[in-house]
Amino acid sequence: MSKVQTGKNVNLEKVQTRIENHIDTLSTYTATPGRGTTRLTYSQEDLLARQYIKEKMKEAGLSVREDGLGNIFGKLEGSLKDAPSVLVGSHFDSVPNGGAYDGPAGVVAGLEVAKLFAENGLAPKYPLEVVALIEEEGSRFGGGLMGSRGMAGLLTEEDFKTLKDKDGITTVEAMEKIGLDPSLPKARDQKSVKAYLELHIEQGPILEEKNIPIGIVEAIVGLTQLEVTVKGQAGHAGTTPMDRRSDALVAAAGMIAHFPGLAAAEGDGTVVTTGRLQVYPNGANVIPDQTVFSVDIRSGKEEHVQNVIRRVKELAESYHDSGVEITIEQPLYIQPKEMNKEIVSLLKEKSSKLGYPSYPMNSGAGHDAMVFADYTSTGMLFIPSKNGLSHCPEEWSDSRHIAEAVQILFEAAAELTEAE
Ligand code: HGY
Ligand code: MN
Ligand code: MN
Repeated sequence: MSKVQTGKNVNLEKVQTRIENHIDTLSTYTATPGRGTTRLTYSQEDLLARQYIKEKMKEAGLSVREDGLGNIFGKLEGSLKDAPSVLVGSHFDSVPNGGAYDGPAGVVAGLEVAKLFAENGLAPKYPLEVVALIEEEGSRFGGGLMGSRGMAGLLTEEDFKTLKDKDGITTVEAMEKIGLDPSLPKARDQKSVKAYLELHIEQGPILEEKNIPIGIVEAIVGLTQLEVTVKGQAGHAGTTPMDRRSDALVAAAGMIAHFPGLAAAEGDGTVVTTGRLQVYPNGANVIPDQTVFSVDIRSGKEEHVQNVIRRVKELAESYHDSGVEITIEQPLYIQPKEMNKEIVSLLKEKSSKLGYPSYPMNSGAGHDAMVFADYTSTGMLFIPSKNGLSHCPEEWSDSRHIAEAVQILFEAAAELTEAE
């Protein structure tokens, strides 16, 4: 039993066991069992995870609702009438063949913070809300950070309704298929939220290398996603001379081959990635007539992101006379974001009061917290990722570190909700 100086009882071993059960159960809700977590938004796997999360919210004594995007909220009412809530949570969708901790570690932490409120009989003045957000990765509908952007009013109803997955299924059709109601409100009044706290795995090697269990995020890099479409001319692979081709894949490959050089030219940790490439008609003996590929650009400095976007557009221009037509969409653009300074110092103070070493750091990954940074007082905790791996089946973090982060979030949420 670890007696927290502030007089709240937290049995870390018990919390850790519950965390392991949550993570293990959620990790079974995958479309690729044995090959990592694939839980796309509004899929059957989403539905199973959603049902589990809502059940655990109810067990923790929370009142549960879902908004017009499918974000899940578990609320512990406060004694102050119409007071803004302190939100604790993360996302519960995944990348294809991803890991079990990216997102769920933060949702599970929220569930455990609420459980500790219940076990300690804490009555908050400001409500506590556990939140499980949808489509942070953008793996099904593109862009990403959809649950938080929708809540913050950055996604119009029209934009939402036009989003389709690779099979042409719309968000509305997919939501209704799993019993969600897209007509419910999506944007949430900023005045109804006092703070947002998120635990996330670091997804990099720093904390593990420094052997420090807790990272306190000070800023999140800016990130942009481009979608490039190259239109050429399909043709016979055997009878079409090389000098009479408009090969959409050769043009795409030519552009992509330049991207590492663009990142290096900017420096300052700028990174450029093409993670998704679709080839049409994708026949071995057919010259591709269309390719669509993603360009993920990140940097701590916005000017580098802007420079890379400009260089990608110039590269596309350079193919102007080569018989292909190249168009570029920008489904997501977010500037680098600072976390709220009071929240950062609160998390630092609670970590040291509990005796957990912590390390101030920036995030190279994007998170819902970067959307909420402009919407409410926002802070993030990181825990180490084994071998710095993430977005792959090997992703793993220590449930003990999650439990320790839960204890910090519990203390911070108790203070922010003025619970007694
Ligand atoms: O891509 C990211 O940084 C996050 O995992 N969505
Ligand atoms: Mn991720
Ligand atoms: Mn994530």
